[in-house]
Amino acid sequence: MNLTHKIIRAHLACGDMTPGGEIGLRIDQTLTQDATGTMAWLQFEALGLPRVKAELALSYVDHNTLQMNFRNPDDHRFLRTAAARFGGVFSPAGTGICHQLHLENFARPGATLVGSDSHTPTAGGIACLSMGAGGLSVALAMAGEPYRIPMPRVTRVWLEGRLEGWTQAKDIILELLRRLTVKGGVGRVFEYGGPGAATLSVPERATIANMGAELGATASLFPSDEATRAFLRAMGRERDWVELAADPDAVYDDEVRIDLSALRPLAACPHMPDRVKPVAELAGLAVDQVCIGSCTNSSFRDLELAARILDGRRVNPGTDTLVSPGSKQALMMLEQGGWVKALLNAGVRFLECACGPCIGSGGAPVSGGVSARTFNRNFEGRSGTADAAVYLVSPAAAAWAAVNGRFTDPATWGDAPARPLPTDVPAAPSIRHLFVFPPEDGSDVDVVRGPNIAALETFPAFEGAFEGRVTIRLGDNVTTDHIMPAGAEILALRSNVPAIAEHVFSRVDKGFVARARAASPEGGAGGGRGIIVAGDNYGQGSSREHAALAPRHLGIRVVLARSLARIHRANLVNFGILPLVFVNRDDYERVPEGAILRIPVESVTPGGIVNIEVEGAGSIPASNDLSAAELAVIRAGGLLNAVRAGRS
Ligand code: MIC
Ligand code: SF4
Repeated sequence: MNLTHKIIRAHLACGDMTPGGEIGLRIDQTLTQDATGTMAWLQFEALGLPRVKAELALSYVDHNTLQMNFRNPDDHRFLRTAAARFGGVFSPAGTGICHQLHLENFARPGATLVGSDSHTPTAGGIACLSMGAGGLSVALAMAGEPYRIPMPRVTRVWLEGRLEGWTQAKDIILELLRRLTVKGGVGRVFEYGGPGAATLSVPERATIANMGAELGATASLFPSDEATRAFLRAMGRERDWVELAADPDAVYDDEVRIDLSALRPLAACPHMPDRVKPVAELAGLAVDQVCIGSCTNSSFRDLELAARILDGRRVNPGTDTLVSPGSKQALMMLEQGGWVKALLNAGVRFLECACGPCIGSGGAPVSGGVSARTFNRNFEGRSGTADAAVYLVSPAAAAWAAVNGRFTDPATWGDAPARPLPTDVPAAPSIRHLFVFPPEDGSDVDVVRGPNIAALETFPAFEGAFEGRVTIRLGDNVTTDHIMPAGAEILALRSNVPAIAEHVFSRVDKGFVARARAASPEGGAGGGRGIIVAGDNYGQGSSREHAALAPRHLGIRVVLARSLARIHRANLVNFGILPLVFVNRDDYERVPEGAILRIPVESVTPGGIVNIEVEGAGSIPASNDLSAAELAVIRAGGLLNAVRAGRS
């Protein structure tokens, strides 16, 4: 067996392990973050259970920590009190980024983890089978329900050789993105192995597992070996270590091989993580801003390497250079080594240990600016500046861009760090006391809500024949950032669906909301008549369920696409939106915006084909990959309705 199958088998609650078939997994740990967490905890509350049933439920505050008015702090207070009431562990704003903190403090080899953030698979770096999901799916996992996914195929990524010169772990995952694209991982787990994998430390593995999300993968997994043990020892929890590996004769669905010694520093160019080029080809391009941090590259070693480069140098005065450590632990380790002073002396700006510029929560680049970031996503407009050009690079490439004020050929960067790099990290100061553990009995804790926290909406069942209008027609690889933009102002509305719905598609089509309202004057609660038509990989990127829930609030009931990203597809189901797929790819051309479609919803069967009548243009076949349980959820008007009906 491969390692993925071993962990799945040990957690299998239902289904059989045939690729594509639905399985249910017992979930050991859950995590939420503030931007998706308010909905997730409201939904958990709506399930009516007194306490979470998962072994560990973390509630992190890391995305929107700016607190520009009452909205964020109110959300944070809600999350703190809800965690105490229902048995979650609360991580206050500024403690660090959920994935970095989870890796350092809670993730364990062989466990399962579901988190309401698409980069939850970061914990795959420590051999934890971890997956991103919408908030409602996580609420169900907190309630002890199995997490349902299509059984993934398993791709073996065989790493040979070792990283040389200035090449870093980031370049390994950028190379995979270059080869496989942002949809190359849909329905797959990437399981890493080989002599090259053994040379990587846990934080380096975590960088790779983190950006498996950009491939669209369900999860990424490294073995648990001596490097894992060394990392856990440094974090003061060697007791969590177990050795885990694939059997020597393990079988995989397919394989990718990478010779690490042949890699060179790479950059993902605007505006997609798979537009990858060698950094050398960008030489000469002026860089206005450098950001070092995010859940991809904010570990102690990442920041230390940047600090070593910047030590004794001055960042280019025209290059605004921001550092956001992944956790207070990483920051304290930097401080112990004297690296905070080195960075400050170089002219770096220190930000809070949080997501910050990665989600457009501060740190927007100048107009038309070039920003070199150690982050994982460079979607158009995500930085907060509509016409900025964001390049995704390693910490080394970012630090050199800060020094030089432009990209330069790595051949000119001088002596690279001595290899091999250590696979362990220095002993870290414990920050365990900063997490707020819940009382044994939280039943008398008052869950405090501010005025921005709106009540959950109830949607009607979806039955009978449906006639609706194509409200928008989109191309390929539309991200959830296109559907439901983030940034400090809009993020502040995450607990208020009617308010945030005003921003759906606002960065790509300012007329969408008005058209959706015209198609469904009664809105989502009254049913709705809106349809979204899209190309391939619709809804890639984040796990934010608002990208399904807010369109549903506006009356969207069907998405008809060439293909869909995994988490967004699950979120559509959770909120009762029917995801259909063109049987003939060319039929996409036959459904223009404004078209009226008639869909016999009562005839939809799991995996079956229905004929959609396009008014004035004949009929087109559409299929689906829904399980019977998912179809029942859609017919019930969403997962909350279905669960409530099942319990009554
Ligand atoms: C992201 O990186 O896009 C986010 C912000 O972390 C999202 C979650 C969210 O939108 O709240 C994600 O990756 O799931
Ligand atoms: Fe935060 Fe960015 Fe990571 Fe999302 S990708 S969790 S916004 S640091």
